[in-house]
Amino acid sequence: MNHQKLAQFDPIVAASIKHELNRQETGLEMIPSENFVSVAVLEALGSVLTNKYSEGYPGKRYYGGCEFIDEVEQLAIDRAKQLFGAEHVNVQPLSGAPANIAVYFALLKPGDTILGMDLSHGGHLTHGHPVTHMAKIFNFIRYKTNAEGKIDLDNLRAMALEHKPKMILVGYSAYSREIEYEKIKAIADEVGALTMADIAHIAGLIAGGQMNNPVPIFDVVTTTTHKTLRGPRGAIIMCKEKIAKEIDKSVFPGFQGGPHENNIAAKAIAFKEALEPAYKEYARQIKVNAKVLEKKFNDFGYKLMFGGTDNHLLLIDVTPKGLSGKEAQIALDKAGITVNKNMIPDDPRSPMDPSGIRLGTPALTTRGFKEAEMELVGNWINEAIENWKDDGKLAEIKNKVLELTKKFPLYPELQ
Ligand code: DSN
Repeated sequence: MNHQKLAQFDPIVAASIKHELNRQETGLEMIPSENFVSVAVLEALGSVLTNKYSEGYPGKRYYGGCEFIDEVEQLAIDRAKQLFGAEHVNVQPLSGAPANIAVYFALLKPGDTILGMDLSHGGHLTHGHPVTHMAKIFNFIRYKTNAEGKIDLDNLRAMALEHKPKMILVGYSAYSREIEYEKIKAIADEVGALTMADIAHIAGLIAGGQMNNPVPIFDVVTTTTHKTLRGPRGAIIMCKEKIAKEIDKSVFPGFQGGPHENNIAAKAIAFKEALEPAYKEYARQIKVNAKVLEKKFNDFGYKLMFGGTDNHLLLIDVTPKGLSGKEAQIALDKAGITVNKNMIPDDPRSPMDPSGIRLGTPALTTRGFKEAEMELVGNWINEAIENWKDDGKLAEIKNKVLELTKKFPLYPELQ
């Protein structure tokens, strides 16, 4: 076996990791789906659990030597149940897309109709966008937000009555408002549809008691674990006991092979963190920080999609300022602020060069940023957008960003 440390054995990879650590330490991470995990989570990810095969579920494995793996996986399940009030949890999905696919195949037949949100209105690729394989297998019908940028429940009901979907799907990657799960469940019941929520973006806000929780209401809820929830890359599926067998069989052996138990241990740790009182405060501050940005961008005269935010993210049309989302993203990168270009509802531009930028507060809030820092960040984003062609100005902002990040060290243990 190679007993050399990484820096000794492979200085090239070691350098890339070091550079990425430095990028994270010295920039402002505002992609709303990103966050910074704790060192305890990092430790579990890099543990010997990665060596073990464990197809099956706790107590029912196809391999020997799973006694400690079983402990870890059961802990992750029990903590997730407690965190969300779930009847049943599968912690094995490798990420959000496989989790959603496993649910579709568990509960539906090829050709069945699913009513889900249009991607440009804040939905998600895995909710049946035509470029995905799932769109070839299931019949996805897409609802949109109304002129005020809200989900129009009357329209949703009318579409449900017309198309008679087998499943109604909510949960979004750019939609920034609260979701009325009871009302959507009532529409689903009227047409005999199953209800599925993909809470990947807002799981941490739900766990922290800051947003409505669909888990007690909906049949099945999926989430990634690495966004607001602040755990490792991966996903979980929560469901009612009555469909637990179908869900478990669909994840394994239906769709996946051996679970990644190092990730599952890291999920268990993230759930323990999320069960602590400090996490509630973290979730509250994420929303407060997003509201600071909402006010700033309104004051600066930007057009906020969906009329603003009830969660951690903002989708902003930057074209009235004379640039595209892509140009804004590039300018902000030069200023040390990472966001992502994003389509706005019915965007006349293309996905690679859309009209909007999407930004969020989970990672900066993990870093310790509060209202005062968010005020500065809002000012800098506006300055960068208004001076997007002026590299000197962008470099000046980057220096200010650097000075601020020094006051909020991220991983002193890794330096
Ligand atoms: N890629 C994630 C996001 O950024 O929203 C969703 O899968």
